[in-house]
Amino acid sequence: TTPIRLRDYRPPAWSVEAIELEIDLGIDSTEVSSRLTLRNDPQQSTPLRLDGEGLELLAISLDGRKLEAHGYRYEQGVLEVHGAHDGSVLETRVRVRPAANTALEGLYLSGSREHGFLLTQCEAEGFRHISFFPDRPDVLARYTVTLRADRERFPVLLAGGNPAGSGDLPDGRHWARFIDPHPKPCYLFALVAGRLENIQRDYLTTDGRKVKLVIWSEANVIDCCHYALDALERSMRWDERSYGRSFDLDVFHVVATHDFNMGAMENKGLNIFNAKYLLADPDTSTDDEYRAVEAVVAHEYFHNWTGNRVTCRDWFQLSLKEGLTVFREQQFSADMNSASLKRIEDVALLRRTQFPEDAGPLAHPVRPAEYREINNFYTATVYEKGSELVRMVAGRLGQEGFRRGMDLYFERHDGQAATIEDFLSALGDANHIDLAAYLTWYSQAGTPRLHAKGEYDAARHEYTLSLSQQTRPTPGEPDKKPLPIPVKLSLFGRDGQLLPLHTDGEAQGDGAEKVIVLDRATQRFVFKQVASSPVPSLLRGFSAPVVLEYNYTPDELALLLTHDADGFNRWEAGQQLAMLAFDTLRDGDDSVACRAWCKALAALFEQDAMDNALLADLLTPPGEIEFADRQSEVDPARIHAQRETMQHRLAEQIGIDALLARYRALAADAGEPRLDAGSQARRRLKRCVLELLALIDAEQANTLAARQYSTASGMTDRLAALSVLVRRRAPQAASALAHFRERYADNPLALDKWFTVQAQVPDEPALAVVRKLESDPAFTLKNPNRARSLLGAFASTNPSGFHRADGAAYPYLAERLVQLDALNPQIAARLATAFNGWQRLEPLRRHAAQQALESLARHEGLSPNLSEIVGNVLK
Ligand code: HT7
Ligand code: ZN
Repeated sequence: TTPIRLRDYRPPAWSVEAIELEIDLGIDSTEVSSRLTLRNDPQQSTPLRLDGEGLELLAISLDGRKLEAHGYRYEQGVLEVHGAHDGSVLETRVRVRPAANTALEGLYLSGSREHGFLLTQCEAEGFRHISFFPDRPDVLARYTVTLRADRERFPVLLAGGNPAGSGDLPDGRHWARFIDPHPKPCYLFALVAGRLENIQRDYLTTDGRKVKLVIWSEANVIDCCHYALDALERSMRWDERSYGRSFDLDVFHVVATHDFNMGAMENKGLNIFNAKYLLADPDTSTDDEYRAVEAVVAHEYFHNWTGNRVTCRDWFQLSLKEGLTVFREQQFSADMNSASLKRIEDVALLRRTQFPEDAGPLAHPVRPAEYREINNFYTATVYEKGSELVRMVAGRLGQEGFRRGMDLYFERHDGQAATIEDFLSALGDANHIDLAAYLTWYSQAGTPRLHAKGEYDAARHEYTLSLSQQTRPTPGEPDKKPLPIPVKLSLFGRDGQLLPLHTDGEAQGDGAEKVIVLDRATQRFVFKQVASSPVPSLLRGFSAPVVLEYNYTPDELALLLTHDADGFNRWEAGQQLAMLAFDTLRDGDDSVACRAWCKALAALFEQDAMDNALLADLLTPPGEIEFADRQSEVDPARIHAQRETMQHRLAEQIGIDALLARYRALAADAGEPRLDAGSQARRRLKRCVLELLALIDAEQANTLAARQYSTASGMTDRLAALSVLVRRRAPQAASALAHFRERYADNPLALDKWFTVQAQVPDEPALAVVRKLESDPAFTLKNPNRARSLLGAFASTNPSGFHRADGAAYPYLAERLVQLDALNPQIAARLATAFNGWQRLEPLRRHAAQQALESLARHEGLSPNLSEIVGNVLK
């Protein structure tokens, strides 16, 4: 296939003013009648072409006249119609087959034939699997949707928009109509039909609109939807307060499904969620999952303005809505919970998922220049790095300036399909600043390295910071341009006190913290009246998505870890010190850096004033993927062992007695699991302490973990205990696993965790464990969550297990990918990204991975999705 290129963009020759859909729903066969009122751009004289994939065409007419065979042609996903003109009305009737749709794109069945329900997923190009349409985001139409179905089997009929009537039909059927007053692209169309329960609440917007908020799920889990409903209300209030944006329909539906390719979908007025991100209940959800539910509910809701009211001109602009919406969610979550913990979590995610993407053959810019399969571009780069770019610009403008810019963006582009240039222009124009330099961040792949060097002139009391930047080549981009890199910084005296900052140049800040912007290859910044040789705290709050290279001594990092007032940079100093410790750890021996890391953390462990959650984060060294990212030849087993050695040293430094005492103190707080920040923080630290204890006193830790497992009042403690037992291969693991399996036999989300916790057992045993679990009756490749819970957890989150020395996991995964691809290409392609980074593996593993990939690439009939990923990964 030839790629689609950004530079080839042309406005649509044909657009649709209004679409009327009449849909007769059935599980095996659904008939979709559509009536399109067409608009033609007089400048373009191309024939009318509409997208349609796998549609069985039953009838077609133009301007009221049935079309003969020569009047149209339907081939290879395109319906070409002759004789249409501006204002023409095209009517088509097609049949689609929901129950046979295993790709979960278009109209499909969730759950069983007997009890399941029908739903749609249209982003990015699913609508063409439902009806003929110009399936591109810059064609915005008004939707009138009428659904018809058997009342007994499909008592609930939903589509996006305001309700516009419903009633009975002969033969036990019924109908419901919805009109959406806001023109929208077809990727935001949605319907749901089946037996569903709901909880609801009235909401009054600040501009006086009464909105009904309704959450729908299957009956057995409807009680698990209350947390999401609260989160939705919090999100709505927050968007009103922070951005002045309120909801714009009379009803807002949210539906949970267990069969979903991604996390959730922001369909206008009818959000659809993977149940994993909607249902929350202390018995089955961990604290992390509660926070994820709140974050995803917010994210989808925020799309109503950033994505729906202002949508994307084309899919190259995907980050316009995704990066911006991730950023808005991050702001919201920071306001609702702890801001520094949220920042730590997000930066850790960026480093774990996006940095490896940027460093390997799948590297692509936040706004790619070309793609083959758009579904492969819902990546950490578009989402997470995209959010970092918005954060940099927002930081540059300041809170009020950013709000002014966003107001102008909405004012200019409401109801339009916009571009990233439009976004930057609005933000810049509102503040009389030219932000064009930031466009390079959108068009250039790769993580810049920011090299920093400080020099102190004791005679002049001057501190000179020399900064330089360099971005390594990425596939197809050998030469990189310098980028504007905002560096937020403070200086610390050797006694741990913040020093006031004095510069000549322009900088923002409050005296002790400033932002300097490196916008050339190299630049020097001079700070005056610096009383003594300082320790710089650089890139505070992670002010730019770069890798900082500064030759800190272990003592300097320990100083920042102990004294930095910026919670994020405090953690970051600990991470950098851990990296240094890792790099300098010798077999069987520790190093100055490792001792400094252990000592500083042990001292913080003793401090009463230390926040429990931050302490837990500080005690957690960078993950195996992050360590691997820094190495030119990767041996995942060695990384795993070495990281564990560091944790072992840390546990020894803190000491068994202190760990036990802390564990007991934290465990004393049993009873009903409470969700307040303090309770969550205690559980988080308790898990961490138990994991450290397990390294130096396995027997005692296993006994405590087994007791914690059986007495836990919520999933956070239960799963933490189970994980310790399984990972340490404790004798008590088998009975706990059997108990969990039985207790949650009917709960798919809990059962997913049972698969995952076992798929994450480190090292050689993992593959056999995974193979065995495949024969569990609850395992199926047909359900994305289940496939991810086992195969995804194994291949993407268990480096020492997946990259076993004999390379046996590579052909195993390749074989599963072929099977999965036949069912669901999107999921297969995503799981295949686990091979990213294979080129940097040590030679034996590298060779085995290459063989597996090459044989996969030779396999006949791979989907475009999977073959694109395999082809790119091999490059
Ligand atoms: N905007 C949504 C993207 C999405 C999606 C994309 C491809 C295939 C299936 C999908 N389901 C949802 C999710 C979001 O970012 O909010
Ligand atoms: Zn999104």
